[in-house]
Parts: sequence; C-alpha cells; structure tokens
Amino acid sequence: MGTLLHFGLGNFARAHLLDYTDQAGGWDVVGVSLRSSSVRDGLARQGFEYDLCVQGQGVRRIKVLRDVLVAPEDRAAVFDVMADAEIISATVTEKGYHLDAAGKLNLRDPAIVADLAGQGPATLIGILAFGLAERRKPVTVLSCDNRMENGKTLETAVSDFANAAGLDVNWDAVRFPNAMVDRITPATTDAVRAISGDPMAVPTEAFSEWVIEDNFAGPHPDWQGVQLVDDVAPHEMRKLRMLNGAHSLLAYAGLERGLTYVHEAVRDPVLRPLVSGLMKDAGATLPAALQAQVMDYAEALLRRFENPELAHRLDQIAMDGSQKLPYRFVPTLRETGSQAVIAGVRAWISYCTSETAKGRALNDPCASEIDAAVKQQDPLVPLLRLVGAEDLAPLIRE
Ligand code: CS2
Repeated sequence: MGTLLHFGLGNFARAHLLDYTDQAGGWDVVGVSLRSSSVRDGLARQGFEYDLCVQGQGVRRIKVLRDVLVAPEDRAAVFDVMADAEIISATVTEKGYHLDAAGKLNLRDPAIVADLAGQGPATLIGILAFGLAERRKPVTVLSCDNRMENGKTLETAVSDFANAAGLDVNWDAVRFPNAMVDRITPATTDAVRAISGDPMAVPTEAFSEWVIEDNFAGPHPDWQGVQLVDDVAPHEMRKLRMLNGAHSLLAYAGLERGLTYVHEAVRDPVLRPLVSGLMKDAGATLPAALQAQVMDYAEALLRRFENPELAHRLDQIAMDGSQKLPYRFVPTLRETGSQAVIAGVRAWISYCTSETAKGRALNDPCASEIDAAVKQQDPLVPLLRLVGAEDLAPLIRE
C-alpha cells in the first residue's frame, strides 16, 4: 500500500490517472483542488466516489479517492500528506505551470510572485517547492499534463522557484519522469449527469494510453496497460503534434464555420482534408522509428474524433491556445511549412480577433496580451510572439 497525492481533479485526471490507479488497487489517493471547492464538495457528498461513464463499456464506479483537500485553505493537511506520499502527481493543465513563451517559470507571474512573498503557497509550483524542501526521503513527482517533457518542465519550474525562494531541496531524492497521457474526456454535461444519476459523473472514451519514463524514486501502483519506457519523447511528439494539433485545428476552424463538436468538424467537407493533411505533415516530423505507424495512428485518431457519443465541444479545446499551440502547431509548421497548420494558425488568429470584437474575454492566461495584440494595426507578429513563432510570420501573413 502506498499513498499518491494528486493535484488537479478535473475530468481528465478522474478519467485517466484515477481510473488506472483504482484498477491497480493497493494504493490510497488523496486529491487536491487548487482553485475551487466545488469538486471537493461534490465528491464529499458521495464518499469521494464517482461514476466513470466509459463510452461503449458502461459505467465504472471509481472508489480510489480517500480524501479531497482544497489548497490553500487545507494547506497544512496538504503538506502533511506530501511529507510521506511515495508519489505526487498533477494534472493542472498547461496554465498551471505559470511558464513564459520560452517554457520557463515566469517569476513575474502574479501568482508566483504571491507564493514567493512567503504568505503560504497556492500554486502547484510553490506548494511542491516548499513541500519538497521539508522532506528528505525519495519521492516521484509525476506530471500528467499535456505538454512536451512535462516532467522535465515541472522539475525546472520547481527548481527555479526553490532557488528564487532560497529553499533547500534534496534533489537527489526526487524524480520527475516525463509521461505521455491520452484519453479524450469532455466536460460533463447535464445529459451525462441525468443518464448516470451521479452529479459528479465523468464521460470518457474507451481508448486510453499512458507512456511513462521508467524513472521512479520508489514504488508505484501496478498500473495495467501502462508502458514504462526509457524515452517518452517520440510518444509525446506523436500525440501532441498529431492528435492535439488536429484537435486545435478543428477547434478554431470548426468554430469559424459555426460548428460545435469535434465529430461535426472532422466530418466537415472542408476541414476533413485539412485535418488529414495536418496529421500527415505532423507525422513527417516524427522519428524514423515511428514513420511506419503514422498512417494507422492517423486513421485511429479520425475514428476517435468521429465518435458522436462523446459530444466533445470545440470551445473546450479552444481554451488556452497560447499555452497549447507552441508544441501542437509550431514544430510541424517550423519543420514542414504545413499548409494545414498555417490554416490552423490563421483560424486561431481569427478566433482571437472575433472573440475580442464580440467583447468576450478569452479563456487564456494570455488573454490581456491577446486583447492588446488584436487591437494593433498589425496583430500578426505580437500574436505569434505569444506562441514562440514570431519568425514564422512570413508563412502566416496572407
Ligand atoms: C484537447 C485535449 O482540450 C484539449 O485541448 O485537445 O484535452 C485532448 O482531448 C486530450 O489530450 C486527449 O488525450
């Protein structure tokens, strides 16, 4: 029996890591919500259990959660669990790392500045740095977020924070494995709640994949079906550039064409060839060892996207574009000049411009910078600078 402390209890965590860990058995999970108490309150009313509604496979009752804490109000309890947990994991989405366009911790980010002020941390980065400084025994910190080198990125961010805060961490005892995570998990709709009868139900697809760098400081659950590998990068590149790149193209271009769901956009006669082209171009950037599987992987993605049962909303995917596009679009664009990715970038720019024109606040940590950029005479370069691609403006300019 071990203890896993997990930060971020959004639908993806509850459909992915918690499902794998529930099925593995033998481990306790304590969850931590970083922002609101709604998930804790909802789960507490039902013994921290919930229905996982797996499309085509029925409902699985997930019972692995022992408790849910809310930071910062339960900060002391979080540090108590962190002192002994064998694994600390996180799904806080890309914006939860508080990084700049270069992928480094933004020490001027107001939330990071507040944590450095020493009144008690509220961000994942600050909580990890202060918590790790209080322990000396081995621990694995496992990022389950959707970005390249998620473990290395988290390690660097926590290290930069610890240095800025003057914290002494026993880094020899801490491992930050990289991991590729994959399971399409839409937001829960009223229809899902009504069908399952569980207000905390989570809808997801049958497909699930988890590839983790075999770099643990100690024991881990016997997760069934997980691949432990020496190098996760090829798996991350394939998933982020082909699946997530296609998702972002469908999101912005689909919304522009008045569509609502992924399954509609992927069948749209204009978008279908574009998304197939993006997958092909992204596939061309992958290591030689993966080239033979590109076509089959792309076909499998299209089947998954066509699934109407998931009702996966395009506006859900459209969120946080400034955090997602640097590794979903930019590597393929930089390496291939992909016309499909150019269309995707242009659709993102149109999305930013039209949402701002409608007076709608963008759901993006760079919303204020985007708002300022689209109001400039020439917004192209300032927008591309937000995703680290300002040098590619000549490709995008119409
Ligand atoms: C989606 C991802 O919302 C989004 O940005 O592209 O959440 C996607 O559903 C997952 O990465 C699939 O594994």
